[in-house]
Amino acid sequence: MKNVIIGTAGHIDHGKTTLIKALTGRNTDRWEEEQRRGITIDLGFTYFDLPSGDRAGIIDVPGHEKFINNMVAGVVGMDLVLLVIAADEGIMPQTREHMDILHLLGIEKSIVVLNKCDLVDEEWLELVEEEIKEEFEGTFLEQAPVVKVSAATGKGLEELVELISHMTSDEVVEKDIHTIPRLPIDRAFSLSGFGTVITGTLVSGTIRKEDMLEMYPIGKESKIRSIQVHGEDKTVCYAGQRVAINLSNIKKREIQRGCVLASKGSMKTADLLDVRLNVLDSSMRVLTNHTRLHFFTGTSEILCRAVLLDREEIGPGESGLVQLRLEESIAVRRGDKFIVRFYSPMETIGGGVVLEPNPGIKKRFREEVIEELKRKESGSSADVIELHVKEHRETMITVSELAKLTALSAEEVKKDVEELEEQKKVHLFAMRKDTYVWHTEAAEEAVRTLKSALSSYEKRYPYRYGIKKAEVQATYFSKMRPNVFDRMIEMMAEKGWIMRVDEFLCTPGYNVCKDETFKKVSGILLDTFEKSRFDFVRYSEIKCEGTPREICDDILNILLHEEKAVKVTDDMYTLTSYMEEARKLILERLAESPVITIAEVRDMFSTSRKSAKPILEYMDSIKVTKKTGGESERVAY
Ligand SMILES: Nc1nc2c(ncn2[C@@H]2O[C@H](COP(=O)(O)OP(=O)(O)O)[C@@H](O)[C@H]2O)c(=O)[nH]1
Ligand SMILES: [Mg+2]
Repeated sequence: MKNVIIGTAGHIDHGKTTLIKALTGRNTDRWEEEQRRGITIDLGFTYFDLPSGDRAGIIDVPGHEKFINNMVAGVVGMDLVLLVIAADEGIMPQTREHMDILHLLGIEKSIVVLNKCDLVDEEWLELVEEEIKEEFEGTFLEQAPVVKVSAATGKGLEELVELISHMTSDEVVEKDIHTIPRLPIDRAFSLSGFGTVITGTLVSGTIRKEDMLEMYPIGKESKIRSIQVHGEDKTVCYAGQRVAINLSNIKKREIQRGCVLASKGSMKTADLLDVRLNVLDSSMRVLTNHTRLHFFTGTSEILCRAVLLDREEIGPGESGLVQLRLEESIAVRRGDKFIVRFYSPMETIGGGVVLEPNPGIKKRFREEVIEELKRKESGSSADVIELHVKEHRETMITVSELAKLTALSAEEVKKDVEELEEQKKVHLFAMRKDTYVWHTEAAEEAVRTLKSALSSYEKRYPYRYGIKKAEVQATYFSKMRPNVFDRMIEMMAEKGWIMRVDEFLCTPGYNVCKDETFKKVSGILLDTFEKSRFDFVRYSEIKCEGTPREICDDILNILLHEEKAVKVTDDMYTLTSYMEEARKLILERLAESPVITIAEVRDMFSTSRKSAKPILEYMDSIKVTKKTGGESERVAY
């Protein structure tokens, strides 16, 4: 089944509401004032059963220029437009304005309904048809079929229904039900006993009753009590349907036309938008920098100022890159279409498409800014995602954050980042909860920085294994989360860009220096350790004439690392083999008697108490012995 929305457009009194009533039997003028004055003020909604059995949603819009904002809100989600022109009056100002709005919002599949044919004769009708043909030449309506009807007498309606059913089945392209759901709200009311009900056209995605939704831009979570499509209860609704949703935990007064219902956490609100703005050929005005405008998108209307990024001004028929500074925040998506009207007097001057829904503030006439926006304009979603990834070089960015920024589903973003990974444009780090994405250029730059830091460190400290990993993070990657940093280091080591030796990082192939100094100092140290046996010498008292202490420390560290020496306690070191020997002897002793004392150890190793105590403490630390309570006694661990 295809879900289609049919809408009306056209000048006031040309018979839109009458036509819908003639087609559906239902009156879309709901309000007392509308009925009394005989004009449509707000949007009217009903449905229409097509011969195929499918039920199309109908949106009837007002044609009065005073209610243009309602008309614009009603256009959202329309798949097929009935542009109604009364044969007795022909094309009128709002016929043209509605055409402009439909065109700017990209809603172009239309049928021209020449109504009130009962009021005119053949000759007049021909003249009007000629006028229409001329007027539509070169516009999106050039190829639109024209049907002559009378909503009052019913003449021609059969042919119109046939055309509608043909166009909805063969020409209307279905909306994407797989991306994130977005429902721009056109009505909100409260029903006693039910609470808050909102209605709108689901313009994309799918909403299920159990879904957790969020009301944008107010950021309030909302749960669903019930869903209705054309008056019937449903558990799920799809893009292209007119839906009414009964929400819990949200009050009617918190919501207004213009709010958007979408999945929780799926979008980001912004009060800046980067856009391509086209000024209508017919505009009487030139758009200058900082002009105050009414901005319409979806069902919302917000005041804003236009900062012209690449031009001094935008005249009729011209277009430019513009940053809109909004007076309220909004949640939109790249590719969303919009309309702008002058602040006063209100007249439509143009519209365009959102290029970046979450930009930073931009300055005018910056080449790199203009370049970036042009890439966002012509690029695929993967190109745009790549730009976002590039911007987050210091922290990396997660797939879910990218999804929010672009208002795409996580699946869509995943597909794009995997494609980027295949093209070697990004690196992916799959973590437990989310995947982090890093731009290849950022990685290359980080490797360059890191390598040069490492090699200068290696020159400066030739007897060290490298820079400590924790120090590298603190100095060069402080904005990265530690677990992400670890994964990144792992990747760099795997690729052979850097080397990791325990907790040290160094350049690939690097070895600690084993030159004459090393030989001399390590010789002295090992010799001293050997000679003193279990009567340990304090390291600080060992003399290495002519070698700075710092270097001796580093060389001692190498001996420890290579397990030639061990640290017994602060400032006491000895040969690894001695401590191994001590371990064996102590274990043997403990096998014979349950307790061993410091005094016994002192005698066993013919040493002093000063060294015996550290031996036992060392044995405690390697879990050979443990204290029983007394300071000088140990049992087996
Ligand atoms: N004679 C005639 N009158 C019509 C026809 N369609 C609408 N009307 C009348 O035109 C007036 C305006 O119609 P309405 O549907 O409210 O126009 P809307 O403003 O476009 O919605 C009403 O008085 C209708 O009865 C038609 O086909 N023939
Ligand atoms: Mg009407």
